[in-house]
Amino acid sequence: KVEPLRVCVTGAAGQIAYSLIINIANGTVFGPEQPVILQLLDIAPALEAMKGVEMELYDCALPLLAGIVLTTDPLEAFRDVDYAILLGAMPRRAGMLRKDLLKANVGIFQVQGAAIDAVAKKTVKVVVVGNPANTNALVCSHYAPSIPKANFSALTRLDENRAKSMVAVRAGVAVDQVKNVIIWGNHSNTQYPDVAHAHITRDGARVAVEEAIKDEAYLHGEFIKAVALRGAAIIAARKLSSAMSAAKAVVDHVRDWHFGTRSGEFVSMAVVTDAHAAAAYGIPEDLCFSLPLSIKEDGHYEVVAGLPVSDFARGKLDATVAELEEEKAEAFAHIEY
Ligand code: NAX
Repeated sequence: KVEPLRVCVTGAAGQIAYSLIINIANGTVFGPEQPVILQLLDIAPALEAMKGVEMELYDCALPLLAGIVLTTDPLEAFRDVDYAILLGAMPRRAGMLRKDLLKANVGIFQVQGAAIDAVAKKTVKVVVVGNPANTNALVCSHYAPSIPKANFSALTRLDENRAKSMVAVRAGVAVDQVKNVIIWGNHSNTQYPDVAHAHITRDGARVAVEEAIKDEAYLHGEFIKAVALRGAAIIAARKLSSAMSAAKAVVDHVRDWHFGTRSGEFVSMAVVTDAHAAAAYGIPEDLCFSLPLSIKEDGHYEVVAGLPVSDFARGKLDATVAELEEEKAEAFAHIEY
């Protein structure tokens, strides 16, 4: 008998959760043999909506769903969890300054980090999606000192998937034939979607993306911009932020973290930089920075080191480092660090 995994999803009454939770409960994320207990957290005003989600989960008649916990208390939500997927965050309201948004989110991720520290499994893996995702993940990790820093991540897989899909369209191949596109840095406009180490497979042959799409002006210009601004384009069209694609990206992120990546392939996650990452790419330690990772079957990952960094890439990396350092300084300005 396989023990159920306990998976917490915060912001469980929200839009991303609505697309995500079904995929956790039906085996898409953890496989068809793995039962799960869903521990759903939202704030009091969203409790009724969350109850509706719970009703629908029952109505899905899911054989792998071994239990549902519905709560507004982080200490209940994170109890004994193996995975914590943090979607809930303070949204940006009209007229709100970035500083105020950061401050409100620091409050949320301080409380949730402390609760994870107190009651989650010490092996818990945490994925922060709520924006500003990188800095929220850093704050969360800071307040959960008993959990290894390597167990905290922020989602940049949506950016990776967007980039891969744009490459696939441009190169005229299926999206699964595009490998090793990297997202560096912050999940924001300063992110660097990088195809310099990526390849496609066409008619059985491996071709560098820069060979397949021989258009440096595009790859260094419009492409990077289109990936970074894709979220804004979706809001403009849908009047709502991306949810289906965000949920799919969380599925990919967590599944790869759980099962590992294939040999020779890497994926991007924002993780807390240590000395190794710092040395590999000249990135300061202790930032939550999106990097290429290869992940082992046991969930331990390694930063893919030794990729050459061009002058163009260096400029991009430095810009996103600068933004993350600024966010970190603002986030921690009013607390002891
Ligand atoms: P919604 O506004 O639909 O849902 C958010 C939910 O979180 C709401 O039900 C709200 O009540 C809840 N919430 C707020 N504060 C909470 C707290 N302290 N504890 C628990 N729950 C809380 O947003 P949705 O579209 O689902 O997006 C969720 C987050 O993902 C947003 O912050 C959004 O900016 C971020 N995104 C991040 C992406 C990424 O790639 N990293 C892409 C998609 C998305 O934009």
